[in-house]
Amino acid sequence: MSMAAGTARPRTTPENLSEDVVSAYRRDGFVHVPGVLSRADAARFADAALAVRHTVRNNHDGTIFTQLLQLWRQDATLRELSLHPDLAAIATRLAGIPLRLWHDQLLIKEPHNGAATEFHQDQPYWPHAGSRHALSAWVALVDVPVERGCMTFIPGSQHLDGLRPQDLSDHADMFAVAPELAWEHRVTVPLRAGDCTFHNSRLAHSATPNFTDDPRIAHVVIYVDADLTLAAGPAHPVTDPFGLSVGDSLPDEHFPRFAEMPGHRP
Ligand SMILES: O=C(O)CCC(=O)C(=O)O
Repeated sequence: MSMAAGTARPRTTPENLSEDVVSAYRRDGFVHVPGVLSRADAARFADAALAVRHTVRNNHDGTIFTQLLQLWRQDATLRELSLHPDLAAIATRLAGIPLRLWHDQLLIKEPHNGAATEFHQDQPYWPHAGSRHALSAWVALVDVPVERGCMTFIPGSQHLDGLRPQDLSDHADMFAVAPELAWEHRVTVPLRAGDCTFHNSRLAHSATPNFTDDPRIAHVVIYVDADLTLAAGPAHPVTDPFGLSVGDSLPDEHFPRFAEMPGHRP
């Protein structure tokens, strides 16, 4: 059954998020949450994304995606999205612990980019000590059918811990470190503008290439354990500017705690 563009779609709020959604997230490591934003708000944030894309430094080579980091510090409109109290409240309910922002990122797959984001976990990229739970909200700012670069997940793979970072440009790398995953079911989740998925930072996931004439615009908000401390690790663009040391907590002014934000309704 198809849903025509413009048809009113159900909205999900922290108030109407069902226990079934929370249970599904905890079992599978990801969940599809329809309508966290209205289509009008998604369009407003997409316009802001297209407006900043040439003014913020691209952190990736652009083949797989254009990656713009820390928009909440650089653009008033995208700050509203990254610090959105509803998104943070849903993330807190899914994780079951107090959270703070790790970073946001705008991920744009250019039209006809021809490159998938290959399977990987997120957690191994990050210098986090004793992280109890980290998760990402991947918010579609435009319609993202399979052909425009939507996400695919391997349900249950969030239980894999301690793996080395995987190369998201190499389709075989995730399966080199976790060969058993090659035979697991995969779930591909097309999203309408304003929908999002939440995924656990240890869940194996990928995204399809963009075969369409329009950019795929996704805004990703990454939440971490509010009590996180820093582990030794390679340089990281999110922590490097602040001169932090191993064992330090994340400073609230650069990594806001959501429980302390006005309007938060965990
Ligand atoms: O959007 C993509 O292409 C990949 C996103 C991703 O890997 C993530 O949000 O963790």
